[in-house]
Amino acid sequence: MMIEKKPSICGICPGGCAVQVTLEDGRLVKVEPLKGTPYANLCVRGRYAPQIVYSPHRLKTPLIRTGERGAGKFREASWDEALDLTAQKMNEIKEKYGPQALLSHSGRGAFEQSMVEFCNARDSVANKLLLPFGSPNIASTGSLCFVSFGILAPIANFGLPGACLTPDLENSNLIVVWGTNPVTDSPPVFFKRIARAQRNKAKVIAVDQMRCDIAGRADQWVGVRSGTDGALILGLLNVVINEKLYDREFVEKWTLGFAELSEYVREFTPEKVELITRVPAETVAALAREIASTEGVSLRTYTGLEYTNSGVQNIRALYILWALTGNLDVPGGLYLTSLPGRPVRREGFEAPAGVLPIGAEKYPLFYELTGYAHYMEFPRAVLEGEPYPVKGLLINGSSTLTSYPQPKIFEEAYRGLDFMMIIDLVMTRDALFADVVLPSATYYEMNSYQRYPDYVRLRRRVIEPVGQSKNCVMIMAELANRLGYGHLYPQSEEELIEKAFAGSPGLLEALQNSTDGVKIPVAERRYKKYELGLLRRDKKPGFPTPSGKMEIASSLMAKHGYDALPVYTEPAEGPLQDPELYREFPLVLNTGARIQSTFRSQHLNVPGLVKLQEKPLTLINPIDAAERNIRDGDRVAVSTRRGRVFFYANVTEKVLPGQAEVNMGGGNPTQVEAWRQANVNTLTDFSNRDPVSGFPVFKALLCRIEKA
Ligand SMILES: Nc1nc2c(c(=O)[nH]1)N[C@H]1C(S)=C(S)[C@@H](COP(=O)(O)OP(=O)(O)OC[C@H]3O[C@@H](n4cnc5c(=O)[nH]c(N)nc54)[C@H](O)[C@@H]3O)O[C@H]1N2
Ligand SMILES: Nc1nc2c(c(=O)[nH]1)N[C@H]1C(S)=C(S)[C@@H](COP(=O)(O)OP(=O)(O)OC[C@H]3O[C@@H](n4cnc5c(=O)[nH]c(N)nc54)[C@H](O)[C@@H]3O)O[C@H]1N2
Ligand code: SF4
Ligand SMILES: [Mo]
Repeated sequence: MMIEKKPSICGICPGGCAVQVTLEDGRLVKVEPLKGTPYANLCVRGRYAPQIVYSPHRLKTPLIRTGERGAGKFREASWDEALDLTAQKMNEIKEKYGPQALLSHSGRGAFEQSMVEFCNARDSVANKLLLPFGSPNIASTGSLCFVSFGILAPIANFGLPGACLTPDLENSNLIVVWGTNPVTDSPPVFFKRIARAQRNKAKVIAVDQMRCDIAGRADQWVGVRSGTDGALILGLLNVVINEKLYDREFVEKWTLGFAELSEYVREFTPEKVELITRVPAETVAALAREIASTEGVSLRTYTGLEYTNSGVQNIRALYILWALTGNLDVPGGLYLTSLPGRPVRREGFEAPAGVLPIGAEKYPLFYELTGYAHYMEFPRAVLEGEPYPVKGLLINGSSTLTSYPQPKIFEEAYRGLDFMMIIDLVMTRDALFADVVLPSATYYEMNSYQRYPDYVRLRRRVIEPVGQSKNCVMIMAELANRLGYGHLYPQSEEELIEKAFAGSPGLLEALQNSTDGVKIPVAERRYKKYELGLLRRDKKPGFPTPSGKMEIASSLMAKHGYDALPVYTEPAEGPLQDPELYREFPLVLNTGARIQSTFRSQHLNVPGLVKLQEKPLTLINPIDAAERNIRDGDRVAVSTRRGRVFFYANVTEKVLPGQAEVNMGGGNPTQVEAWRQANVNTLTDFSNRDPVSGFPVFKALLCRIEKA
């Protein structure tokens, strides 16, 4: 038997952790962290890579549907036949309804670096294949992830995307982790950095609806009712402004709308905030004073704030709090970089003129800042022809029927399509509705590269593609060839790598000669860049916003008819807003906090990982469990106004009394039985959304839990 060990990059998720792989006769058998390099992380999923890569559920050949949509009857086909059929159907739809009747959606399986650079539009994940075809309808999981926190809120405030706001953890005295659990980050670099800072005496405070992993390790956990962070933040601002703890010079010189904000936060006294958020008034006041008086306070936040009725506004308020307390772009604070360095190729991929993507009118700020179609509006386009009919759908690396709310609505739309194509590793529920299903290779099976903040590595193929599976960038290239614009894509992995580093030939040579990567220079650290003229293209001091100030009162928000101030909206389906419903559904429902063993719907059939948590759980406080006669491990029915799904109780003080946290990811046909039956999005609400981002309110609903 031939045994080889080589340095590599983990090929399971886009985290890009540096690993050492062991191969036996060319077969991947073991994956370990590659010691001595930065990013030598390994999560539990990475360790089970061999089981993921060689899973019996992997798609091995292209498939063409032979039965009813949804029935799962397919025949094997060659790549040529499947791709020819796809191009033919796309052209038929274009002829009959116009190119805008085709829409694409990509998700968490489409984040590999070369995919992002060569196939996506802007610095997010919507696939640009349809732009030269003539359709503006490119959508992605940006319709329910990241855009709120990473684009809308920070651009409205600072004119900068979220990628330009990074916590300066190494120099912080206080680290606030708000609505994110860096322990499950991919790669878990934030977690390692936070843990190191904590060992070096930084205090860590976690603000979270439950005592998640990072809250358990923090010096203080502030438990908040789901979806009410906006009120908590305005309460902190109330104390900071009342007690004059803010940075007066910054306010005078660099902000717009401070007076209106001061007026607005007056009603958010700590006592009132306690009633809304369930955070004690003393904690509200103490937290405000601590953030304002500590030198160097950094902030890490993410999805925990996105899924409520005023998600964008709450995130805006949080960033405003950081700026007003003197923690913006100072040592140990929230550090600003001028622009992120992820090159995205746009030449040849201009959006077609004269037709707006679906959702552009309903979510105008989302459209202005992303240019994307909004996938929450997809069912309406198919089923009602509003704003115009959509007849064809291409999905790459996404399991929409487990990730979007009320999947029945999306299923109905899928049944109404003329054509649907899917690229995935496995047979998802979405794929059951597709006409053509194409097998993707994993990142272990391709040549590419990986960029880190101060570091680049080549991704070298470790094993041959499983079955006939292919690198997704090459699938896009082959499809583009058939649509008449193949010249816009690299035609081989060699060409792809050459093109990626065309601007820096010396770097490519260094990469080719190195097994574990090449360091790249990082810009020198400069603080308070708004004073130095380092943030705006015209090099003037200030922020790249319309006013040049940090806009507390946002002109972008106002332009599209939203409140200019970061106003708080009570969860529409919540105990205060709907007391009658609350009597019937007396627990606040939160869904989808990450668990280590899965990545959204993925890996719920990988034996080693499933063993870590065999069943989908509902976390419930012992007080609520006792009232319902529920014991740890019991099968329970979780109901909302929309439906009922069975989970297993995890009775734990990690969740606050009156709240429940329910696992997300179940509902795909290849998953083990317990997970397959438990699609949490049957319980969430298609219509209840943040009006700015259009994101569904996944984390502030009401439910009832009973012993099954
Ligand atoms: N209730 C509730 N719903 C949620 C959330 C929540 O917290 N609560 N979270 C939301 C969030 S943040 C997100 S991002 C979405 C998740 O949105 P999705 O993108 O739908 O997430 P996944 O379930 O990870 O689906 C990714 C798919 O890509 C496939 N895949 C993996 N690697 C590759 C590859 O290399 N190529 C191709 N072609 N396919 C590949 C996987 O097999 C999988 O089917 O869900 C959202 N839904
Ligand atoms: N292992 C693993 N890693 C993943 C993923 C995965 O599925 N599995 N998914 C990937 C994806 S798609 C994304 S977008 C990122 C997301 O990365 P994160 O945003 O870090 O996601 P979570 O780990 O769920 O952390 C969100 C935290 O917010 C808390 N929270 C929920 N609602 C509220 C609220 O109303 N207020 C407050 N204050 N807190 C709240 C939750 O309890 C949870 O602890 O993770 C990525 N990494
Ligand atoms: S975080 Fe992603 S890249 Fe890193 S080891 Fe885990 S699966 Fe692999
Ligand atoms: Mo996400």
